[in-house]
Amino acid sequence: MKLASWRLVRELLGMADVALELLDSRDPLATRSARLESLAGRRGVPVIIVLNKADLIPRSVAESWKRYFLSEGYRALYISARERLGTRLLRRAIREGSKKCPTVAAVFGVPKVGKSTLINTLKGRHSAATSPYPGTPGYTRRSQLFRIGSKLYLIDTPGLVPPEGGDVESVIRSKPVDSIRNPVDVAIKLINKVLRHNPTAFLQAYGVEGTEPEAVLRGLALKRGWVYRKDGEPNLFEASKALIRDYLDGKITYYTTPPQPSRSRR
Ligand SMILES: Nc1nc2c(ncn2[C@@H]2O[C@H](COP(=O)(O)OP(=O)(O)OP(=O)(O)O)[C@@H](O)[C@H]2O)c(=O)[nH]1
Ligand SMILES: [Mg+2]
Repeated sequence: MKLASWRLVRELLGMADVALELLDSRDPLATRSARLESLAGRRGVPVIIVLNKADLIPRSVAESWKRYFLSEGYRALYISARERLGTRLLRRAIREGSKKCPTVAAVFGVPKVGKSTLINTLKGRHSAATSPYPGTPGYTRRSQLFRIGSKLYLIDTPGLVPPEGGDVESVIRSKPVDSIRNPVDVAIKLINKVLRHNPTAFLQAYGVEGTEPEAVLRGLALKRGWVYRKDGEPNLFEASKALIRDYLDGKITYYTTPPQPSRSRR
């Protein structure tokens, strides 16, 4: 699976008047790239923080994340590329954030935050390929320039190397789900992460009770009928892969909230 090289990021920053950093609203910090922000900063390219998939979280939480990034000194806003929410504000933020007209804005972000979906939404038709899971047909392999209108061009980019933090997000976004070597371990980490933020997430998603990751996986496997023929034991391997896909798909409800606003960049 191809990800953006940092060399490509540097090249694109050389062409762009403004950089959009798309984050997943459910966990902005785990999908953020400090390296991108610092490269852009060094090249004097303004970064706009775009909290995408805001349809998956309460509006009040989206507002608090926006305030968090504003307090760090960034232009920031939340949108839903899929539901076409916030796109007018985004156009305005791009206009205000760039000194040039027409503006070239590069759309960056770790895999599956919705970069290509955003381009299609702004363009008004399906021009950039999209895909629900990392590495599946339709994921972005190379950068491409799209004309959105006479005053705006957007560059779609391959997913950035997943975040530096080593969060479980970096595993599930950097390879196709089927090639994750230890999906059960990864799913257990994901379940623990989700449960920290929403203790009833798996009751809501699957009707499965339990706060132990293994119990969640067993419950899911049994509900779906994924059992080994020889002994009737639940197939945790299949359940884990399904759970990782459902997580990427936004079918498991959870969200994080910002830490105390940082004043460090002011
Ligand atoms: N709920 C929700 N899903 C979204 C939104 N935007 C994109 N998606 C979904 O997220 C998945 C990934 O979208 P893409 O546009 O392919 O993401 P990408 O960032 O271009 O991914 P790569 O090219 O692999 O880096 C797709 O299933 C989209 O339908 C959104 O605003 N809300
Ligand atoms: Mg893409």
